[in-house]
Amino acid sequence: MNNLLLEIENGIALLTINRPKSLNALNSETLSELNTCLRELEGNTDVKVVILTGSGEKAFVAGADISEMVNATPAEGRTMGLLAKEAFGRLENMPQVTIAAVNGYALGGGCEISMACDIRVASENAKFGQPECGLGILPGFGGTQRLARLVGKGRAKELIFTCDQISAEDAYRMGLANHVVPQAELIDYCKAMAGRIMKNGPFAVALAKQAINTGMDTDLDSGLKLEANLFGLSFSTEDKKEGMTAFLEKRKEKHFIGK
Ligand code: DAK
Repeated sequence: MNNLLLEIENGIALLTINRPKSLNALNSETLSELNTCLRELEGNTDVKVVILTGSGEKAFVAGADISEMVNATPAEGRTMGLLAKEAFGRLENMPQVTIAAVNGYALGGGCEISMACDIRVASENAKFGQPECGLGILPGFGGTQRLARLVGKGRAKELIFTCDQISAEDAYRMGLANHVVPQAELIDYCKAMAGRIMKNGPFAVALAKQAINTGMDTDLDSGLKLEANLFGLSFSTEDKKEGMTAFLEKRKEKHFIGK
């Protein structure tokens, strides 16, 4: 992989977009590598949490690569869009939890890829924004859809129409960032959160992720039916037996096996 770094340790995959000279901008090659890498991680049952970050201290991802897009034909633009749709969809729907460690600029496609993750933790210097309208395009990696779902229609419209960059604190206040931490603590903070997630039944966490994602895109009644079905499914697992038995035996140590 030319544009990504991957470290897997203690159930956590730390995936770094590594193009610091262009502030980790997403070009087609990077999107393609992301797809390959996420496909492999999806099938790796040793990995329970994926932390996605950017190389360096300045940027998480400063958007799609403008130098590649400037002369791209509609067909090339479409290919790029499809690559991103697939990679972002993987982050959003893979059974593992995905955390975006937003270590600086998260603009355009950078803000959008962070929103495809389950959780966003921002460093104090992070800046979020959707500057596409200033380039004569509109957000096209899900920004008009995911931003509105995360922060509401009014705030999403303001951010997209003005192209304003907002601070990590403002992103936190509007629910775009879950937490804001000093940059030096960002990855450890995300790893500690991953540790708390990994103490729980991985299959149950994956089902909960599925219930939330699918349920948010449907009406309440259908969402509640889906929840009931997935809840029923969790009763078929060894993990349910183990989790409840540990409670009744007043045992802190639990041995979840993910099925
Ligand atoms: N693409 C390419 N290169 C970039 C880049 C980007 N998005 N952002 C930064 N760089 C490069 C700069 O060109 C510069 O390169 P050199 O000049 O050193 O060779 C280097 O990174 C450092 O950047 P600056 O010199 O500009 O650094 P500053 O600290 O002055 O400014 C900045 C940092 C992040 C405020 C600034 O670089 C900036 O405004 N960057 C652009 C941010 C932006 O507009 N991002 C949105 C891109 S549009 C699609 C769907 C969606 C999309 C595309 C296709 N389809 C469905 C097909 C998404 C579009 C976007 O994301």
